[in-house]
Amino acid sequence: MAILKLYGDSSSTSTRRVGTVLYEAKVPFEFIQIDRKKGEHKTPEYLEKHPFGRIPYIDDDGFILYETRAICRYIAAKYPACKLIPTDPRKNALFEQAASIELCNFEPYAGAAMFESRGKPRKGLKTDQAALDASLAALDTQLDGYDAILAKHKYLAGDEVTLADLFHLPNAPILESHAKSDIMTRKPHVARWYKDLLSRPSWLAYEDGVKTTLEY
Ligand SMILES: N[C@@H](CCC(=O)N[C@@H](CS)C(=O)NCC(=O)O)C(=O)O
Repeated sequence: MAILKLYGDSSSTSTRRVGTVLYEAKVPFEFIQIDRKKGEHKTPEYLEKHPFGRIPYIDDDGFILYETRAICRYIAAKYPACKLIPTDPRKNALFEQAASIELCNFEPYAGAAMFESRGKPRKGLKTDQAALDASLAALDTQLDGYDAILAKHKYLAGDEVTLADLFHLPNAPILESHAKSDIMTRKPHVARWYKDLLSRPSWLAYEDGVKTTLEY
């Protein structure tokens, strides 16, 4: 069976989300760098694999998959020993609830703040400070809900880490590094959870970028 291939940009947050989960599940993989400056993700060949021209996607022995959360779910399902998706119906429902929280209550606001503070400057555009502040204020309100959940258990879906927690990892640090916000460490339970996630070997492994990993 061919080794799994991850096509992405080693420094991109989306690619790191997948790299982190591959590492958690101890899946050997080859990393193939896509040069976005050269538009390699917009070529007809690339669009065959990923019709939206985004990174990353995986090729698992001919099985092509894009959208990072779907990729991570596939990896967790294929390698169940990683226990990143609970199988017990109630635990699984709590996992799905937590995964929806990330997608609906975190990503829209964090994504908007990232766009203002990192995306725009990278494109030579000026950050709209008012828009950035509004996104961070909205996210801060959402994080009150997180703090209430995390006061009751260690992770979002219970006392075991799941994909729902890991999904936050690549974007949250950008709020500090680029948006210059302490939003992730203001509330005690959010701060404890966030620091715990940041210390995971799977996250630290790709601090300098995602790379081919054949052994764990
Ligand atoms: N929802 C998508 C988002 C993927 C995404 O937006 N990737 C960014 C890089 S982090 C990208 O490809 N941007 C397009 C570009 O740079 O032209 C996923 O989770 O896979």
